Amino acid sequence: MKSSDNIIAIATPPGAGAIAVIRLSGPDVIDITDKFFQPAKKGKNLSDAKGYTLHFGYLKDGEQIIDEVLVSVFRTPHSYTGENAVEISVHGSPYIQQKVLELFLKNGVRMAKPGEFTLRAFLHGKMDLTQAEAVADLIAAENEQAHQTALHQLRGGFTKDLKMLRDKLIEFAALMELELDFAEEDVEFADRQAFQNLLIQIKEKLNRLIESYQAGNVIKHGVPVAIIGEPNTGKSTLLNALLNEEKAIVTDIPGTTRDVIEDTIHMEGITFRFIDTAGLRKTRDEVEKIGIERTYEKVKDALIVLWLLDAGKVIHDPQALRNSLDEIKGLQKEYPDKHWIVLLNKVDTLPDGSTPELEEIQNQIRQTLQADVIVISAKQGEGLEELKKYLARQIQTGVVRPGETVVTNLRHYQALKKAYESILQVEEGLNNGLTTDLLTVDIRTALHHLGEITGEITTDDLLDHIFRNFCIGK
Ligand SMILES: Nc1nc2c(ncn2[C@@H]2O[C@H](COP(=O)(O)OP(=O)(O)OP(=O)(O)O)[C@@H](O)[C@H]2O)c(=O)[nH]1
Ligand SMILES: [Mg+2]
Repeated sequence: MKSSDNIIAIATPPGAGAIAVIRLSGPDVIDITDKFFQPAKKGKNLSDAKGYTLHFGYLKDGEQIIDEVLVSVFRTPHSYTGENAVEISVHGSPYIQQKVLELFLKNGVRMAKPGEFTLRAFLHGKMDLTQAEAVADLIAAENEQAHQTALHQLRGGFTKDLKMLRDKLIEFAALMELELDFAEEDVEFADRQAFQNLLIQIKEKLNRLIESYQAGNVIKHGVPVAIIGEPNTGKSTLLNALLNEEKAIVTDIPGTTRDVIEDTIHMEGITFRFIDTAGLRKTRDEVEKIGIERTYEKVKDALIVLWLLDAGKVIHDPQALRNSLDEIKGLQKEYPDKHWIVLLNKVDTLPDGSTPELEEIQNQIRQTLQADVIVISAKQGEGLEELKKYLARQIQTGVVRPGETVVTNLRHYQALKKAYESILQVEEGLNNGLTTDLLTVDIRTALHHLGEITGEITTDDLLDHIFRNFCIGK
């Protein structure tokens, strides 16, 4: 990827639209565009145009007019990429877009690779690596929280602190290396106590970022909510009602759902991923057995578990209720970090006047499980609004903290973990009285991993990997 090439891409989504934007970047793109541009006002050449100016006219291939266009001119270094750049707004027919592309491709411009505009921005120091990655996240953001997180990162929220800590670590490394030059004189330039404090500070920072990864992932892909319960309790009915779509098959035959079905909905700025599962029971059916195994897998992945009970059934059968509660209790022990909510479904089937019994059951569940209970009718839609609000509140008040720095990117997560381990190594060396020369080697390793996060240390492979996942035109 030579950054002196002139590149082009359609920056708007494929297909027809009112307007399409074609983007060019590279040293010669203003002059090249000028060759095919006929300004509406004679004499206003693009080649003489200042940066940040807008030009109306015709784009022509020889004598043939391709379209009436608007051209924005950007001059290095004041552009997204830091290079000379042009954005041409054309009428959004795919035919015109194609024609314009062809015209430039014949004339010294090549197609941009995915993310190449942003790569150039990074190479020209317009942004650091996590900011470049935030651009990709911003484009992909599907909900308010993902959008906020990406925006925060784009404005440099993520790496500022890390950079500062890394700089301090560099100072210490330099002082220690200086000590090595004076090895015979046995001097200590680097204050070991202050150094230890810095290590603790870095560790805390890294740890917070590492822990935020789970939350970050949730923001990106939706809060996983597993719907669990015995067969026929109405899990699939609930999924359909929440999604407002007949996604899962509903019948009165127990064991209808055998595979995991999931989909996302957005509510109150949060994406939830609801997961309908096979009903839990002892079965000889091989397919159903596999489905049930998957159900347990899904409990593992979920942040919230909705446990459905058939209200009509448990109200008449205390033993069935106790069995269910025992089973839930067992799972709660196994997965203590999940948030459990019991849903008493099918209240519409209860005869009038069952309220006292229902309340008693609710109390019994609350006491046994320390879980919240919500009464619903998945079929009639009763209690569903309350359930949605309740779910949103759980997130807003606890699991995910918007605004704070959240790591959403697997690469950052891995680099942070490596950095954390290398800091531990330094700390251990310090405590065990490791010689200064060996200590500095460990510090260098830690600096390397920290630098990988902010992009101060990069390899071509890494850049290639990151920018490959972008869309073309960004
Ligand atoms: N009256 C009433 N019937 C319901 C309600 N929710 C579900 N049902 C009925 O209960 C039966 C089972 O519903 P499903 O949604 O298939 O139950 P499930 O839990 O997914 O069952 P499996 O997939 O077999 O584990 C169907 O006949 C539904 O119409 C409800 O709130 N009220
Ligand atoms: Mg089902």
